[in-house]
Amino acid sequence: MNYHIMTLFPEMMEKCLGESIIGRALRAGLISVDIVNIRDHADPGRKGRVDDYPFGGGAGMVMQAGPIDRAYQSIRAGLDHDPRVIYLTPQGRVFDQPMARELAAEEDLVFLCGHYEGVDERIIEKIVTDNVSIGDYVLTGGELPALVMIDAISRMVPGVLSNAESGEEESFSDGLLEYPQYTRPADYQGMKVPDILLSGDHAKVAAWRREQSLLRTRERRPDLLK
Ligand code: 6GU
Repeated sequence: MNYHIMTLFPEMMEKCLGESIIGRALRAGLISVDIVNIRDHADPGRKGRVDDYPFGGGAGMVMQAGPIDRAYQSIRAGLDHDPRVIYLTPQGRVFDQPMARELAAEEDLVFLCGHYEGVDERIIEKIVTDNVSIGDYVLTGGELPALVMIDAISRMVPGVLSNAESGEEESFSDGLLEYPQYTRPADYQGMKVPDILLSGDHAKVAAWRREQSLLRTRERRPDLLK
């Protein structure tokens, strides 16, 4: 899996991606990340500025099509196919686990992180294949949503998680929330671990966990049961 990220904040992306399981996957060569600073593709004479006033008036600035187009062409030139290009926007389809699984099968993914009030609509028409949102709230830019997506997609890439970390039993893999987990001590300030987990009866433990998953999902996320 090769990620290509177009952004105005390359250091933010580099820092976040170097840590934890994603950083380990990068160092192992299971994924790669190529960060393109849109500012490096500014119009000549604009001293690295890539935004301008909106036609028709209104508050805020709009990112120009040209710099984004050139940033994209610099990525496309290194590939032998047209990649999926994801524009992070609250106006997109809401990201979920099935989408993460689907995108994990791609060879290359391009992310366009917008800022200011948005980007010129014509570059979205020209290069974007998928408009994606991470939920119903408004963020200041597409960088955090891109990082959220890269995290969720990468853990679906074969080899990124060890067997012990593997997602099989986690929340959403079977459409249910995860059951509660406990570790030592068995008595924490008078709060005891459920007896069944100390019983050694694997069938009973499995049945209890399944029941807890169902109860928890009905209580917290009844929408998932429909
Ligand atoms: Cl993808 N971008 C922005 N700016 N805000 C968001 C979002 C994306 N998803 C939810 N809110």
